[in-house]
Formats: sequence, C-alpha cells, structure tokens
Amino acid sequence: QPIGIFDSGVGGTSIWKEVCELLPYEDTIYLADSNNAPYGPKGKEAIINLSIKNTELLLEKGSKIIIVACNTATTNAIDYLRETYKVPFIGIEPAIKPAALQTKTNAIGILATKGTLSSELFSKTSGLFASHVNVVEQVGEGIVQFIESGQLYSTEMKSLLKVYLKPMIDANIDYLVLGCTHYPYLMPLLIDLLPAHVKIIDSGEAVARQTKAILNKHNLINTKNRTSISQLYTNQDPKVMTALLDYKFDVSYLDF
Ligand code: DGN
Repeated sequence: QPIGIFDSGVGGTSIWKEVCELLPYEDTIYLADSNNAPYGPKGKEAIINLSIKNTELLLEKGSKIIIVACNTATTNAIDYLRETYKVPFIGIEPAIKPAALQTKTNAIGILATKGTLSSELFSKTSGLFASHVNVVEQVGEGIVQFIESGQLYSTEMKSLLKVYLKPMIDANIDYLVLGCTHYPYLMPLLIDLLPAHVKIIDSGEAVARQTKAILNKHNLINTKNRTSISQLYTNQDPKVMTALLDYKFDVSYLDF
C-alpha cells in the first residue's frame, strides 16, 4: 500500500522528495491540486471540501497513510480529516520553534501564505516566543502563482522576493522559516538575496521523520529492500511539475 500525499499544487513535491529519501522502499502517490491553487484565499469550508476530495481519491488508490503536504490545508482541515477517516494523517507546520530556539540575533523571519500566518495554530506557536524573539512575518503574496505557472526564475519573482526579504534583512534575522511547501523551490534565489549568515529552514525533513515514526507505530512500514513506485498526478498541464522535478520523473494528468 502506498503513502498518499496531496498539496494545493506542485509545492508539496518538496515534501514528497524528503519522504522518498528517508523511506526508499515505500510506494507513493502524489496529487497536485493545481487547478484549485492557491488554497489560501478560499476560506476554511472550501479548503476542507478540497481536502476531502483529495483524501478520498488517495484512499481509493489504496493509501495507508496520508500526508497533507500543505501548510494551509493542514491548519484548516487536518482536524476534520482525522475525525472523519481511519488512516493516520501527517500535517505540516512552519518550523518556528527550532528557529526561535537557535537564533543568536533574536530575530527570525517567516515567509508563508496569508492563510497560514493568520491561522490560530500559527499565532499560538509564534506567541510562545514573541516575548524574546522578534518574529518578522511576511505573506508571500503571488509566489505560489508564479511557481504554479512555471515562472520560478523570472525577474518578476526575484523583484518580489527582494521586497519581501528587505524588512527581514533590516531586522537582522539569522533564520528564515519557509512556511509553505512551495517555497523550498526558491532556495537558489533566497541564497542569492539573503546575507550569507542567514540559515533557511523548512519542515520537509521533520515531516518525513514523523511519517516514518507513525508508520512504525502502526506496523505499516516496508523494511524489505525493493524498488518502489511513485505515481505523480496533477489536474493541470504536467509540464510545470515535470520541469520543477528536473525532468527526472513522469507526471500524469488526472481529472480530479
Ligand atoms: N503549498 C501550500 C502551502 O504549503 O500552504 C500552498 C498554499 C496555497 O495554496 N496558497
């Protein structure tokens, strides 16, 4: 049985890659709901409905565990999914805690979607550190759309990032937290634009480790040395996702 993974688009493949690396004998199925990206502005009820649609398709395809590889869908829908379906769900949250615990300049930056930054879950986590760490928040308005339309390395994207990073650089951050699964694909641009001492962290590795722990706990893990199969699906033109994955994997169109 495969591990099922979904995101509002192609970004969650940053999580999928970490999962394949840590769990090489597991089959995976990935759904990029690019037709409905971005989820952020849609509101809680619509995000829950889209998450149900993706979950049911992954269950139909035999998934034994589901990773919600989207910060926005996690904050809005994971409680509902856990109450409704029997399989274990793994969610994703911005890695504020490790950044806040390790900062030396007492300033960290967080780049995420509006839906994530305005969520209750986020204000709770960042509130824990707010008294001694300056958390510079920035909504990454437009970034997901640029990546979804295959314009990752456009000059427009670079100019947008420059504007978003300026207040963080001015505040002397030494950690930048990426709170959206699309953003790890910005890494080369971010490294170029940020001072060299700023460390960039995301939650991909933590999600993969958590998935392994939960599979172990439920006795669902594949330990046998075998060649695994990955099925990657998108409900938009597969070209964008294929390019994002450096043309190394087949991506199929699926109407869902
Ligand atoms: N990859 C999604 C996330 O991590 O939040 C993008 C959210 C969206 O669709 N706006």
